[in-house]
Amino acid sequence: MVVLTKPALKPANFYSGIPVVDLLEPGSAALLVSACEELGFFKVTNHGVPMELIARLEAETVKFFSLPQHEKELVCSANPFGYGNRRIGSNGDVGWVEYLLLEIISKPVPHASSLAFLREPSAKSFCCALNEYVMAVRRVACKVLEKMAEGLKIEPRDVFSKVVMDEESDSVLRLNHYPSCQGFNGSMTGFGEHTDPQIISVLRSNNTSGLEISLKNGSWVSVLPDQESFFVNVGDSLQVMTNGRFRSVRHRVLANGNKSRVSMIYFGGPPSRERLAPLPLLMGEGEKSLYREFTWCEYKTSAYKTRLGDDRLGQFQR
Ligand code: GA4
Repeated sequence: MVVLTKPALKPANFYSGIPVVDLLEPGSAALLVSACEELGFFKVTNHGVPMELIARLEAETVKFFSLPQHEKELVCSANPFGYGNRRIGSNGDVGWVEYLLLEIISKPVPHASSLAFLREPSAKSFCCALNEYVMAVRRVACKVLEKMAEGLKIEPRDVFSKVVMDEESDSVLRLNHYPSCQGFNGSMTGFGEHTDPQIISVLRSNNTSGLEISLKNGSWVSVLPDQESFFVNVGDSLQVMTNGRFRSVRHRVLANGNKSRVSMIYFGGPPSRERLAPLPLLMGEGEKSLYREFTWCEYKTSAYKTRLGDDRLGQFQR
């Protein structure tokens, strides 16, 4: 399966306009709001997740993807959860990527769905790293969402975070491995352009370039990797809750010619029954709601029928 795309931007063309939000900096809430309005994307530092934990999960992930193909395929194939290779979703999208997509179960404590398929002793250390990571990254998502409310000057401060922290929140962890595409003429699409459906996505990758985001003017720019920080995307659900004030950013990944890329992404989503609509608190006088109310379940059902690059919010627009 060949997934060719136009030549990538030269690595030197990293975009210098990505806002850096220091979570320990008291004045960072306003910066975070402008980042969500302008790009729908920013970098988070001083996030409080120990590097040791991040490195441990990365090592377990690399170990998993290094298993022989037939062993990886013993894991149920992604539909949507499980191990996937090249195929993304079920409507014909492909990418130069293999991945594990894991459902996050909240009770008794937040953890990624069982990796019972792995043989001991790897299963245990992988599961421990996954579960500790899920708890830590969920806290980062929660802090960021609270800062968003603070920056928007709305109360209660947990107006966004409570949706993601809900016991029934529909959240997902994705571990991606983009093999290097050395030897291919041109660059390969690792993961085609799309927006994320959820509220917030918190991404961490190894030190390999490839992630690109689309600016308001439609141009694509490369993100300089930073393995010690997290990158945050606004998702479609947050764009709806803010009546389009925050931008759900289109992004994509190009496979790297020299190095393989490993990323781990937490997608914080609402509970199935959650009704999504612009928050009245955020609507200015006379401002019209851009979206009709819908449930996350309704949105997800329709999202899974779409192709990756489709505009999934169009049908909910007024
Ligand atoms: C994009 C964001 C997340 O990776 C994801 C993806 C999901 C999948 O891989 O199963 C989807 C895609 C994502 C949006 C449209 C549908 C569903 C593939 C696809 C074509 C896990 C998610 O939640 O939505």
